[in-house]
Amino acid sequence: MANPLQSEIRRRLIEAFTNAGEEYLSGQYLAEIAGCSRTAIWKHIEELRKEGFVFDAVKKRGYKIIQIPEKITADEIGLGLKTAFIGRNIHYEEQVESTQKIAHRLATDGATEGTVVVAEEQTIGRGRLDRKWYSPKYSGIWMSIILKPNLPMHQAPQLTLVTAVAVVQAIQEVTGLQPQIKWPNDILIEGKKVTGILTELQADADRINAIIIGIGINVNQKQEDFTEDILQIATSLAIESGQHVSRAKVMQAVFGQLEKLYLIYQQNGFAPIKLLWESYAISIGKQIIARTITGDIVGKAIGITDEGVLRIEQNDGEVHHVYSADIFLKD
Ligand code: BT5
Repeated sequence: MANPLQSEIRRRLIEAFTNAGEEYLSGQYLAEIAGCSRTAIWKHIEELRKEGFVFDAVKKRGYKIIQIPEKITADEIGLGLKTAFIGRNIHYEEQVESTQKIAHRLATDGATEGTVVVAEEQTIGRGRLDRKWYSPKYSGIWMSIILKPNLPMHQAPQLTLVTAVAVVQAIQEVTGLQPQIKWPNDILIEGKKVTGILTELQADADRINAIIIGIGINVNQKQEDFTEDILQIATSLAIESGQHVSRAKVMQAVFGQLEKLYLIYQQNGFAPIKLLWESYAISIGKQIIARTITGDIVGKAIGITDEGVLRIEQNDGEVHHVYSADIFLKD
C-alpha cells in the first residue's frame, strides 16, 4: 500500500509541474512546496520517470515535465467503438497480477459476452505453461476478452487462431505494418514477437462455459525497455512504425476485427478463417522444429487441419499432428 505521505508529496509535485507549464522548477522550490528534502524529490522524480513521465532536467534551472504517461480510459475506448458486444463492457484496472485471473472471476460471476478486462500493468502476467509475460506500465495492451461460444471443447484452439488473424488485421489497420503469425499464438514483425495470445477455458463436461482470450501487445516500448532475456526476440509497434501508437485505437481495432471474424466463424465455421490464417502464417511450407513436451518433431509445416492443429511432414513422408508446441524455423 502507498504511504499516504508519499502520495501527498507526489500529488503536490504533479500539481506544481502542471501549473508551471513551460517553466523549470528547481529542486529547492519543489522540496519547499512538497515539504520534504531535495533527495526525496529526486527519488520521486525517478519513480515518476519509471511510470512513463518524461522530464527535461537542466542544471541550475531544475525540472520540467515534457510528457505525461498516456493512460487508457474506458471513455477513450468507447468513443467511436463500432462493435455490438466486444469491448462494450470494459473493466479497467491500474495494476493487476494478471487480467486473466480477473476475467475468470468475472466470467464465473456471469459477465456478458465481450466483456474486456484491461490493465495498465501486470505484475504476474503469464504466457503458456506458466511462462512469464512482461507487462510494464502504460506501454502495452494487456487485456483479456470473455467469449461464450456455443462450441464443443475440442474446437476451442480455433479461437486462438481467430484471435491471431484479428490482431494481425488490427495492427495492419492502425499502423500499416504487416505482421505474421507463428503457430499457434505468436504474432511477429520482422521476425520479432510483438504479441502473445493465451486462450483459457471454463468448461463443464464437453461444453464450454466461457473462453478467456488473453492478448498482450507491445505498443510503445523502446528497444532499451525490454529486459535482457527478451531483448533479441521482442519488438513493439512503436519500434517498428517509428512513431508513438495510440493503445486505445489498437484496442478498438482488435475489438472490431475480432467481432467481425468471430461472427463469420460462428456462421460459416473455421474454413474461411483458416484461409486467412494461412495467408499470414510464417511457418507454413518451411522446415521447422516443433518442440513438444514429449520431444522434438522435425519436418516441413504443411498446414493446419480444420481443427487448427498443425501438420508436419517428416522427411520420410510421415505426417504428424501437433496440438501444442513451440515452433523454431530451421534455416
Ligand atoms: C504467450 O505465451 O505468448 C502468451 C502471452 C499472453 C499475455 C496476455 S497479456 C493479458 C493476459 N494476461 C496474462 O497474464 N496473460 C495474457 P508464450 O507463447 O508461452 O510466450 C511466452 C514467452 O514470450 C516468454 O517465455 C518470453 O520468452 C516471451 N515474452 C515474455 N514477455 C514478452 C513481451 N512483452 N514481448 C515479447 N515476448 C515476451
